[in-house]
Amino acid sequence: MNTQQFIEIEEKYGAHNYHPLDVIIERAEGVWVYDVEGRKYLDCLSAYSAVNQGHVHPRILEAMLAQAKKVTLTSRAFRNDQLPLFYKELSEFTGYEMSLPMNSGAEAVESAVKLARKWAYRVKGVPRHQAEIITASGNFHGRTTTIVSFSTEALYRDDFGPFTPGFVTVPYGDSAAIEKAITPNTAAVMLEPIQGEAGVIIPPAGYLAKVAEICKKNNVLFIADEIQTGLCRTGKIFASFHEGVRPDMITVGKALSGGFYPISAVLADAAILGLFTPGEHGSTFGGNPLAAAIGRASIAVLRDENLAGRAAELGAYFVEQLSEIPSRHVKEVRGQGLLIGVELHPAAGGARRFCEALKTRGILAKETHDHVIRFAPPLVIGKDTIDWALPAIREVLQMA
Ligand code: IF1
Repeated sequence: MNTQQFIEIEEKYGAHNYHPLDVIIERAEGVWVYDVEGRKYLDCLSAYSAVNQGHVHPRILEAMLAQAKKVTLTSRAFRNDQLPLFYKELSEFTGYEMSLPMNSGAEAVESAVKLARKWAYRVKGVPRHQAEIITASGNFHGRTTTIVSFSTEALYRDDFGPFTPGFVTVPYGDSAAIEKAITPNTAAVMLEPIQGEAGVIIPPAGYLAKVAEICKKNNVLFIADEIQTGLCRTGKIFASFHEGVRPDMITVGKALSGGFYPISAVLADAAILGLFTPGEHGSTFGGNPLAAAIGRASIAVLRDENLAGRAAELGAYFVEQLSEIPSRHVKEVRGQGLLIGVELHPAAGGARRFCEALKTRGILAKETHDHVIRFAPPLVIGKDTIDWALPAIREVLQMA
């Protein structure tokens, strides 16, 4: 079957909640993906940072296949021999005492919201069902009904109310607004260290450190959603660490499996994560032995291949090279590590046509919020591959 035939079937039988580029990928390896027409592309999206380790990383693949032959799912009604080691290795890698395993990123965020509320009632002493969580405008934390309740994007929420109460919105990047929004009932402030979906929005220097300080002073938890920014993408294990911030809770997902499987988690120390008691929270698949084995290998690759260091070094190079491309369309190039956004002027006619043009030159990138092209290749990319891509990117940024 060819590309058009696959597209026709997909459009007929599938829900239309996406507008993908018309490329049908059938296999991938490292930074490269291959379509059904035999064409090869550089992946500059990395499944929104889920394949930081590169596509089909052999070490993770091996762990997955070996575990799949042994036992895949026990439920949490029984214990398994992979989950304890996943907990321990995740703790050693991230520096958090405990974790709570879930599947999708949205579930990790939901779990963090529940935990913050429980902490507010049981530790802080907030009157029951009065807890507030402060979030930022332009946020993206997932798609569940509670999470879209605090989205500020009309498309994500307008048709999906009624909404979950208990959320307060402040402008992103403004720490004074957070301080003003805090009340005696505030349980937590939850932020993305860089807003990915909003267009790779990097907050002003010192913002995260200031927010963490404000939270501490006011006995409010600081939750960092590092589902996209975490696990080495920005050049450190967590983007929060760039400002020396150690959030009270971190949500992770995506690259926790290297793209093999939906695995997410909430990270925190025992004083917070220890608050959950049996029966209050759970998931059929969360913490299953297949996921745990894959997660263990994914963490090992991040660590052993120094992917944080690579992201820092190659990200700086990529941003520098992109910034030097003369183009009347480009308003700004910004990035941290290998999470890079090229913002175009409104007159450029939208980022989509640039992504289409990149595709014809063998580069897959995805526009975000109309005017931003996101470049976020797997962290195993080499300098030679960036150098291969730059002339094509230059050509596209210089088109009429
Ligand atoms: C889609 C965006 C990226 C996330 C943060 C939680 C989640 C995400 C910071 C939820 C998910 C995704 C979901 C994906 C597109 C993608 C995305 F463009 F929408 F914003 F990455 F930039 N927190 N981000 O970025 O995780 O439940 O999806 O596992 O198609 O919706 P999930």
